[in-house]
Amino acid sequence: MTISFDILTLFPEMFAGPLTSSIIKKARERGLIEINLVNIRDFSRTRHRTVDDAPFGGGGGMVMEPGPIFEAVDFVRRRHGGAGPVILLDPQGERFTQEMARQLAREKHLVLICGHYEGVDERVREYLVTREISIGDYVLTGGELPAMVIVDAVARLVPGVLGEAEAAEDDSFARGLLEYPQYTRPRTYRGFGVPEVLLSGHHGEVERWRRQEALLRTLVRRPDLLASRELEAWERELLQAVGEQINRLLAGARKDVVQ
Ligand code: 9D3
Repeated sequence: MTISFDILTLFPEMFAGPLTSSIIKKARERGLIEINLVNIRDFSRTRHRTVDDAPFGGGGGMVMEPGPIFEAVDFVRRRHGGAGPVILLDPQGERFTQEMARQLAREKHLVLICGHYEGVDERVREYLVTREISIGDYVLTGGELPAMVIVDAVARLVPGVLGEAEAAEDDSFARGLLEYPQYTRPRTYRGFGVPEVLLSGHHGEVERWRRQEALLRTLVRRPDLLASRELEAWERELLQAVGEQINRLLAGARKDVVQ
């Protein structure tokens, strides 16, 4: 099943690189995803093709008019028979997550509206948009980069887009853990070696080591991920052992201070 993205923007030229390279390029060539860039300016009805105007009530800056955005959305939705989310990329939106990417990957048609620094007429949010999404708490110049982030995150979940190996691997992140460390040749580089266990040929031990490293790395770097995830028995035991070890170290340190 193929998924279609319609991206509405005033700057379609910004999308060339990311959407015509690598995995996304191949997915488009193979018809697994469809990406259509729509210039909002093409839906302006004014003599000078304007798309924004001064805010009612005064104040500085400009506001993107509702007309061109509503008409662009009508146009792309008619071609797809109506349904499907209309997403506004906006710093005030709900934070984008892997869970949301999985949800969006089940849709047939996604409309992504890129706002710009000036902001859009409130009626676009209220009567047209079904969902507002932000990609995080930092200020960008527009919704174009966030739209590319969403297309990328959603497209790679469409069956067939990733190679078999990549897909089967089932990211550690999707399982709620960070990745384990990886190494390749040479065995020694500038005097720096590789963990012995990886060279041992003991598949079972390698597997256990990787899971342990992923778990410890997550504990140190992203404890929030561990808190929101069910632990398997062996994971719980490993973390308990680490905790006990730390307690022993701290107890020893206290004794040293008292003496
Ligand atoms: C007048 C500008 N603003 C007051 C602080 C608000 C503002 C609106 C739009 C600031 C930046 C932008 C442009 N950013 C986006 O459109 C955007 C965005 C972002 O900046 N960060 C994270 N996610 C997103 S999604 C869309």
